[in-house]
Order: sequence, then C-alpha cells, then structure tokens
Amino acid sequence: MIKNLLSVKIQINTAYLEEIISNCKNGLIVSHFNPDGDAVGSIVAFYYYLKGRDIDAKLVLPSGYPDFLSFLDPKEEKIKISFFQKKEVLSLIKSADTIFCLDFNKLSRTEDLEEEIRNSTAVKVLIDHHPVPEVEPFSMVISRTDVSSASELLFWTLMSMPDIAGNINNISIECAQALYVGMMTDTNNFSNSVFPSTFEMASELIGRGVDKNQLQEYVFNSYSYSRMKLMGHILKDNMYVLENQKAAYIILRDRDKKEYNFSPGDTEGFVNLPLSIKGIMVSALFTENINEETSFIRVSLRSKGDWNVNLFANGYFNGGGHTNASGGRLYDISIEKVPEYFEKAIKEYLKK
Ligand SMILES: [Mn+2]
Repeated sequence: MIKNLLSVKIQINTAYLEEIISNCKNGLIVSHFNPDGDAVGSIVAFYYYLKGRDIDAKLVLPSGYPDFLSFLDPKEEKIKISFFQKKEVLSLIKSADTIFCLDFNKLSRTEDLEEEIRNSTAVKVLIDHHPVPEVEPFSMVISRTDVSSASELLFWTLMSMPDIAGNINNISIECAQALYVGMMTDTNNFSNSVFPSTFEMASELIGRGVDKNQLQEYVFNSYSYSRMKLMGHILKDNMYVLENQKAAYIILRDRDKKEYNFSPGDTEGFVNLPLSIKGIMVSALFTENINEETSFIRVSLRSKGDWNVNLFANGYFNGGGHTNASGGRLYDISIEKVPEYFEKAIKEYLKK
C-alpha cells in the first residue's frame, strides 16, 4: 500500500475511485468553458495517468484554450473542442462509460455540454477545488478548497492511489508536467492561494524531473508583441482607480481587441495588474463580448485578504468562484454603462 506516507500531505480516500477507474473502459475527461491553465493541466494530467494504466480516455473542452497551453495537448489524443466539433463531442459523451469532471463545481460550467453530461448514464466523478460543489449528478465527489488548484487536488489524489502509493516516480513525466502547469497558473506562479501542501507538491514534481524554468517560459513569456501593446493601452487609457473604495477596474472594449489583434488568452493576468498599486484591495476587468453568437460582458474579479469577491460576484455579476478570485457576466448593459454600475455596486457592497 502507501509506502511513503510522509510525502502524502493530503490523503484522499481513493478506494472508491480505484474501483471506478478499474471498471472504466471508455473514459471521458472534461473541464469548464473558457478553460485556463488549471483546466487544461488537470485534464491532461489525468489523461496521462489513465493512459499509464492502459485505459482509453478522450479529452473534451466546451471552448478553445489559450495558445500558450497548446504544448500540453497530447499529440496522440488531441483535446476535442465542442465549439468547433460539437457533433463529435456529443457522441463521445454518449459513448463514455465514465466521465471525469475537473476544475469546476457546477455542470453548468460546461455550457452547452451540460445537458448531455447530465443525461448520460455514465459513472461521473468530480475532482474540484471551488466552494459548494453540485453533488447530485456525481457518483463520487472529491472536493477541497484548502488546495491551490484542481491540479493540486488531483496530484494528492493520484499520490494516494494504490498504484502510485505515494511514490512520485510512479507518476509519468508528462502527467507531472501538466500538474505543475495547472498549479503554477492557478497560483499565478506561487503568488496566490498557496498552501504548505502546494510547495510540497512543487518540490515532489521538480524532484521528479519537471523543468520549471521551461514551463515558465512556455506559460508566462510566450505572449505576442500586440498583446503587450494592448496591455499598455488599457493601463494608460482604460484603467480607473476608486481611491475611497480601494478598488480599481479595467475596461476592455471589442474595438480595442480588434485594433490589437486580440486572441484568446491575451487578457490572462490583466485583472491582477491593478492590485500592484499601493492600497488597492480589489480589482475588476470588464471585457466586452459582442458577436453573432453572444452578447455579454465578461467580468473577472481579484482581491486581497478578506475582501470576498465570491460574494461580490454572486450579488452583482451573475457569477462566483473563490474568495480572492471570481468571475461572472453582465447581460443587458452596454460597456459604456459599466463604470456607473460598478461604482454603485461596490459602494453598496461595502456598506453591507
Ligand atoms: Mn482552478
């Protein structure tokens, strides 16, 4: 059984998971709409784990991932994006006997895959780190909020599996690398949501041979020149500071995206920028999203300390997430009206 108990800081009861995995013949691994590094990292890591056990699994995402994560996408089993291959993805969901859901707490986060997954008779497993997960659709829920990321929770889950038995050398390098990227992106390179167990995980993975410098190059230093120019433009002309509320926000309009050749993932990290201003405790990024298919404003929120953006997103932005990092959407409001709406919302919220 588990040989090196000391290296398993967070123990998960994996007996049931082992039973589910050993019965799995056609697995499907899925994460949330608008996938980030943790979403892609955790599903890819889990794919390599199953592959190591000769279990066939497909990788599925509701929408495309940012370009800088493409190095993770397995060459022999590319991630299928429902936005581009909906029919194929729906038939994969139909034929799966086991569905593994990572890095989201509600099936609605899979957007137009929700119904198909909910109606599927497959055994469903949730592995996630967001508060208050939906439990009813799942046979097994592995949920903890005292970890940095879904990738970290998956790491500790795998370490507790009988075949890994707490020995990092039983985890493949491809799996280890994907777990590291998920953790590194969700913590913004060890700056938020970091626990003692997170450093323990990093230490184990680096000991396994993960090249942290190379992964940082791929993830943090792979942006385009036009993305840097866009960042300069929005910081200079579209960032507003509310000193009395210790808040700041950025507006990103469709016309600016067009002017600077915007591609998915280019806004990665923008919402954190105002938090480096002295005294600012909460930051918001409003991204206009108007095209033939959708019409809404994407809201990203970040905060420091006890400032709870999960409650704030719940109350004013049709969303939620974590205490210091949340997201949401605004409908039926033009981007020009956002400053007024935000300033009113934050004053009202702070009064409570
Ligand atoms: Mn995450």
